[in-house]
Amino acid sequence: MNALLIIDVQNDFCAAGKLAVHNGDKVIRPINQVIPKFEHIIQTQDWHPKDHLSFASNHEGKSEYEQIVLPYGEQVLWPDHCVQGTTGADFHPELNTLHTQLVIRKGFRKEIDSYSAFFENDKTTSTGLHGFLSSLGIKRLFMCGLATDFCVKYSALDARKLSYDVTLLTDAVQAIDLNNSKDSALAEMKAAGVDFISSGEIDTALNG
Ligand code: VGL
Ligand code: ZN
Repeated sequence: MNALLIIDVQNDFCAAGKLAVHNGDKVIRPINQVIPKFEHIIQTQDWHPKDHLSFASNHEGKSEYEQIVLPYGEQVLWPDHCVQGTTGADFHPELNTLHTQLVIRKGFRKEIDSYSAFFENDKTTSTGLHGFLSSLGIKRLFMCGLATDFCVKYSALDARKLSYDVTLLTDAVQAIDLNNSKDSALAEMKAAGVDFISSGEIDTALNG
């Protein structure tokens, strides 16, 4: 069984958002085009409290995009984004969310960030997604959304570790690209056995 996993297509990662990903809005059209091909659609939603430790504003003397070390490892400090209950945290209004079966919220614990749809950044706290997918017999995931080099990458790598087949829709993702992180993300995903197709190849990928 296949599922489409749509990562963080939220206003704050799109044009004029607080952490706007360059060309972030461009993922919406290909995502909407593949949605009718799937029986199971799952979305993630970055969902931070105002005092979240991934926000530079909560660390005196630190700047946005600086890296710090936390008990669970390295953490990039971001502009405030996807604050719970704000418009910035809403899904982009042009994304078709009608057929979404499950929304996994992540990053809602003040003291831990969560890039991956499966595990928070301590690599042990589960979001519950693996249990959900397993109980439905879903073994193959098509991934799309924002951002290629953070939440998409971490989700794809965790999915491979959990032995899912993973296919990235290359025209339905966009990257933040800090210090060449886009190219290294694509290389890491490739090395982990992630397949890459464009959304136009979805029928062949699904029907062989
Ligand atoms: C993301 C940085 C911070 C993402 C979320 O969705 O890729 N990136 N929070
Ligand atoms: Zn975030």
